Amino acid sequence: MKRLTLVLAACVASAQQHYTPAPENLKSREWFQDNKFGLFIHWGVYSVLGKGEWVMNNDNMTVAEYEKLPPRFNPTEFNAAEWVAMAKDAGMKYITITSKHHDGFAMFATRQSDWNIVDRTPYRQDPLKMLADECHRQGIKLFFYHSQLDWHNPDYYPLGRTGHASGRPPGGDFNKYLDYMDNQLRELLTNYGEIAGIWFDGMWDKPDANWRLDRTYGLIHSLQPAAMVGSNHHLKPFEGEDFQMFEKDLPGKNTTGFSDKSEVGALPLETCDTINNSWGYNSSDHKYKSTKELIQYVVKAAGNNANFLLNIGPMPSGKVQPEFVARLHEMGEWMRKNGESIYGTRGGPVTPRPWGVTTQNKDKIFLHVLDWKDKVLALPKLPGVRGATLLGSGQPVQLRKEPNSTLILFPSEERDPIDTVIVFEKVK
Ligand code: FHN
Repeated sequence: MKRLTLVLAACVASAQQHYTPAPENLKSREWFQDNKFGLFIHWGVYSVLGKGEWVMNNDNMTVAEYEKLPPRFNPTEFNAAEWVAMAKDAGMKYITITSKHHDGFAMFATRQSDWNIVDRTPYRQDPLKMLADECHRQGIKLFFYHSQLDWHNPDYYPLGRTGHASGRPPGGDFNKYLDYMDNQLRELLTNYGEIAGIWFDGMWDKPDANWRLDRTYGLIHSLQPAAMVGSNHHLKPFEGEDFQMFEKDLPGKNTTGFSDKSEVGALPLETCDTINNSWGYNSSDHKYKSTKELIQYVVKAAGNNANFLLNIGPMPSGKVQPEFVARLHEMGEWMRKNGESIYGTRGGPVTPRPWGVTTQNKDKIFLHVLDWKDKVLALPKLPGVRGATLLGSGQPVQLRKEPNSTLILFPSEERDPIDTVIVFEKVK
């Protein structure tokens, strides 16, 4: 594995000139960090089987078998305005949707191959066009998730770690595959208006391949300089990337094994996770996180200076299952009351603790007490602040300033079961 990472890093490093983000890209990064909360959408023909987005690989389906799915995919109940309104109601400021996942199926109108929703399904429409128009209309930014890994394209060759049951003939041309990918990215960054960024995934399938990242990242930045490039390669960010994501972990943590080789870089950060345990629609996965867990996840991410990208896997009809809709709405109710302590903030000044986190903007520090039973909570000394009140009610909170710490004295009745947010005014 060490050799693999070194080879990958060497391949990439050798290929890359120094990247200077355009001024509008730096503005996008600011916007991204201020807006904190997004909706991740894994949607594709795999939803027909209701076994998640890895069904082709997990069930060892050949390309021929998998090609029987699109004729069964007809999402007549898909309503872009409804999806965007649901995200806005949850307090989310952007959407990241799968334009193509590992099955190679394009959820948009592409001229590069007929392996797409318009040419191969009875639906014959482009949901990404409808979603892009609706996002622009409702003021929500749109990112496209795009899989570099492709289990369908014969030029994705030599195979990597996955997709060995696809039955594709050997001997494809990988550079031809990368041309194909770049051409689809050109379509996504040309035909859908302003796109906030590209969320790459799948490089980990062929870690020692020459992915020509310079060319691909350069193409994106030339077509839309403000667009942010991120890649879920689980390693330290590469030149040309504008944000860094962590899957199912807060930055720097590694509970899932994905991030053992990762390092928290200096780029804007984002953590992504599922509401149940599946990215794509999975009819038998009912392991839903509670609304409390999900709200605390947004707060912990913000306290770790990261965004939170929360996933849904819509059904093949185009409808979103009620367990997801309910939790998103309840999160929105909390964000409407407490959003000031999240949007426009950065993590700190107190680093994340077992009892909670802090966030701050230029005028205030927000203490998020997520899990604390005692009557007194000792904080490191907080210089340059005055007074403490409860967010919302403005009720004063008792403080006792000790030589090296600040004690918060808050009786139980003042606590909130999800997050007791205490506000300190910064002394100007
Ligand atoms: O294999 C994918 C998976 O299907 C899903 O897209 C997640 C989302 O972050 N990323 C990969 C697993 O690391």
